[in-house]
Amino acid sequence: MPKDLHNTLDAASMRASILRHLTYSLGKDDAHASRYDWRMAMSLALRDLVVDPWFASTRETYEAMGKRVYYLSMEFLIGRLIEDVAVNLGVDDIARDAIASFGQNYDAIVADEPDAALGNGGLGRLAACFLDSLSTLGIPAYGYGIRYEHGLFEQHFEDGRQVESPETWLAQRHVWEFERPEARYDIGFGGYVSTSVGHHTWHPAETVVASAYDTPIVGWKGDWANTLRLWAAMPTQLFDLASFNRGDYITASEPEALARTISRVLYPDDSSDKGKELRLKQEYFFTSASIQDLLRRFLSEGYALEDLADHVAIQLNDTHPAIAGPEFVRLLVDVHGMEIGKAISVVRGCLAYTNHTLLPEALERWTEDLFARILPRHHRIIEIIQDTCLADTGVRIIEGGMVKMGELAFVMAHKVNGVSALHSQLVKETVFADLHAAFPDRILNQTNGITPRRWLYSCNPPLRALIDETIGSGWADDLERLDGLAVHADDANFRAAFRAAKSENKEHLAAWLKARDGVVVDPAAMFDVQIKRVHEYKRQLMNILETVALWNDIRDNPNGDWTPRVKLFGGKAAPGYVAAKAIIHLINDVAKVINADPVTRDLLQVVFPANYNVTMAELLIPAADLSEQISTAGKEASGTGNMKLALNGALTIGTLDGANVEIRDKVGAENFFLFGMTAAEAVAKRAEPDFARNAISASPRLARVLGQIAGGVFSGADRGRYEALVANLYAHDYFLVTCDFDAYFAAQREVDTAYRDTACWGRMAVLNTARMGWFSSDRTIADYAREIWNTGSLKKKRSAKDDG
Ligand code: 26Q
Repeated sequence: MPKDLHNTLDAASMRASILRHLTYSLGKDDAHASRYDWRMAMSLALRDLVVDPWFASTRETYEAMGKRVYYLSMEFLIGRLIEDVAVNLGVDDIARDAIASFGQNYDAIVADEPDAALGNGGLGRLAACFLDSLSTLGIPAYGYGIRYEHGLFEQHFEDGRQVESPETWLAQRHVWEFERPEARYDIGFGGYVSTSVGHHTWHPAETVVASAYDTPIVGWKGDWANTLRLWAAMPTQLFDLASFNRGDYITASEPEALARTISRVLYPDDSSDKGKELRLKQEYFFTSASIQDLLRRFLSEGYALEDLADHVAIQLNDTHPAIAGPEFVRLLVDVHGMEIGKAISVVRGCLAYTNHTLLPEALERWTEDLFARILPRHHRIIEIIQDTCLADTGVRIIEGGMVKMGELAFVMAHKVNGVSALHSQLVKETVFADLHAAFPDRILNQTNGITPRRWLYSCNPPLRALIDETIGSGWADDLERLDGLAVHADDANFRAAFRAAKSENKEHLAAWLKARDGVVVDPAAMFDVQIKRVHEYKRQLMNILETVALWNDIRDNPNGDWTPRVKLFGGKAAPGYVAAKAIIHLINDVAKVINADPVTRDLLQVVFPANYNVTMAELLIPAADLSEQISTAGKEASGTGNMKLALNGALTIGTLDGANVEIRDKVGAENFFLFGMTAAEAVAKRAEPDFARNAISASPRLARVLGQIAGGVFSGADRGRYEALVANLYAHDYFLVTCDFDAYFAAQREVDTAYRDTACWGRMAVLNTARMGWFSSDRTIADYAREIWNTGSLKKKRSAKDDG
C-alpha cells in the first residue's frame, strides 16, 4: 500500500483518525483530553498505517519460502518511536498539521514519549539501527530480545556525583507493541538429566513462561515492515490458590514475583557483571524462547530439519545469546531425535556471531558450577561440542572451571565478525588467535553503520532541508549520494548556508539547556562534544585534564587570541564502576570552578547535562562542531557516535582506533584531527618501566594540572577526593592518558586555529558530511546479507515483478 501514502493521506483523514482513536480507543472527550491522551491518539493513528505493510511483508515472506534473519540481542536501544514511524511513512508534515488542528503542538507531543531505553550504549543502539535498515532494505527479519520492565537507569547528579534511579517507561501505555498471548514457551532452569537407551531428557526444577510482545518496525517509505519480538517472563501459574485461601498472600504470590524477576531490569553494566545467576537466566530465557519460536515457525511451513540453514539465519549480538548453539542442538537431538554430530553442523549453518570487544574483562565466562546447576543438559552438550569440534586445536570451551562463551559462540558459528577493520584484525591476532589458526575462513569484518533516517533526516531538519535543496531528495536510503555535496565545499554561499544550519541547531540546543537545567551557553562558541558511556578506555579523563590545562593557559594570558569553547559531556557510568564514577564527579567539580571564573567565563565553559540517552543524542549531535573520539588505540571496537557526529558535520579529534581509522580514510586525513599512539605503540609503551611517571615529568603542563587536582583546587574542603585518581595515573595509567596528553593538547590547539578560519572549517565540515555516506547501516546490512546470511531483499523482487 503506502508507497505513495503521502499523496493519498491528507491532514483531514489523519485528523479524523486521531479523533476516532481519542474517542473510541481511549474513551476520551476531546474537550478533556490531556497531552498524554493526544499522544496516544496520534500514535494509534500512525500505528494503523503500519499494519497493512506489516501484514503484506509477512505474507510475502511466507510465500517466498526463502530465508528469514533472526537478530538475537539482549539489548535494543530504540529511543522514541513516534517520529521514526511518521518520518518513515512520510507523514510527519501531515501529522503535524492534523494535531495542530486540535490546538496541540506536534513537537511537544513527540517530546512526551519516553525513550525505550532497553540497552546500555553502542551494542544496543546498533541493534536498533540494524532493525531500521533490515526493514528499509526489505529483508525478512525478526529482532528477538527481552521486554525489560525497567530499561537503563536514570542518572542524576547530587553534588556532582552520579546517583541512579529506576527507569519506568512502562508506567505509561506502550502503544507500539501488540501483546501475543498465544506465543508462549516454557523455559526451564536447574533440575537433572535422565538417560535411557541413549536418549536424554532434561527435567528442570523450575519453569517460567516466555510471552511475546511484537512491535512492527517499518522501513523507509513504508514499503516493508519487520517485527521486533520481545519476551516477558510470566509464571506458569498465576498464584498458589491453596496459600491464598489460607490467607498467606505473600507466599501465594511468590512464584509470580520470582518468575517476573527474569525480565524485570536491564543489567546496567556495559562490560561485564561477572557470575550473576540472574543474568545467565535472562540470557537463556530469551534465547530459548527465540529458538523455540523460530523452530516452530520453520516446522509449520513443512520443511525438513536438514534444510534449516536454507531458511534460518541467526545473528548473535555478542556472546550474550551464545547459549543459542547448545539450546538449538538440544532441541534437535532431545526433542526431534537428530544425531548430535548432524545437529551441530546443521546449527552451525544457521548461526553467526558478532564480537564487540577485546577488553578481557568483557569476555563472558561462567563458573562451571553455576552453569551446570542452571543448565545441566547444556553443560553436557558443550562438552560434546568441545570434543567434536576442537579435538586437535588445543582450544577448549570449558577450561579452568570456567565456561567460555566467546569460544562457544565461535565454534558454533559459520561466520564470526568484528565491527571495524582494525577491530576485526585484532580479533584475529588476539582473542581468537588460536581459533583463527584452526578455522582461517571464519572471521571477517563488518564495519558498523548508523541509520541515516534517525541520525540525519529526522534529528537535523535544517541540514536535511539544505541537502534536499542542493542535491535533491533520495539520499536518505542511498546515503552515498551525499557525495554530491562535495563540489559545493568551495562555494562560499553554500558554506554559509551549511554554517547557518549548524547555528540553528546550536541555538536549539542552547534553548533546551536553558529550559531544562538553567544553563546558559553561547552558540557562537565552538561546541566540543564527548558523548558516550563513561569508561576509562574512552578517556573522558584526558578531555577534562586538557580542559584544566587550557583554563590555566587562558588565566596566564587572558588577553591572548583564544577560541571560545563549550565543552559538552554526556554519559552514564555503570553503578558499580568506581573509577568511572570518580571521573564524572571530577568533570562536574571542574565545571563548577571553571564556570564560576570571571576571567575565563566567555572563553571556556564545561557543561554536563544529566541522563544522556538517545533523545539527548538527537539534540547534541546536530549541534556539535567538534567530535571527541579519543579512546586508547586498540580499545574501542568501532564506535558509532563517531559516525553520527561526522555525518552531521562535526570534525573529529581522534586516535587511530575502531572505525575512526575508516572515517579518516573516507573523509580525508586533512579533514580529521589525528593524534596519539597507534594500537601497536600502546602495547609497546606499557612494557616500558615507569612510562606514566616519565610522561608526567616530561610535561610541565600536565604535571601542573595533576598537582591542582590532587591538591584540592576542584574539591574544596574535601582535599583528598582525587588523590587516588591522580596516584593511579602515576602508578598504572593502563589507558595511557599521560602518554597521549601532550599530543592531544597540541591537536586541540590546531582545532582552535582551524575553527577561527571560518572558510577552512566550513570546507572541512562540508566534506565530512559529503563523504560519510558509506557509514549508513544500509551498507552494513547489505554486506551481512551477502557475506554472512546468504539472503536478500524481497522488496527488490517485488519491484522486479511489478516492472515485468
Ligand atoms: C555482559 C555480561 C554481563 C553484564 C553485561 C554485559 C555486557 C552488556 C553490554 C557487555 C557488553 C555490553 C555492551 C557493549 C557495547 O556496547 N560495545 C560497543 O559496541 C559498539 C557496537 O559494535 C561498538 O561501536 C563499541 O566500540 C563497543 O564498545
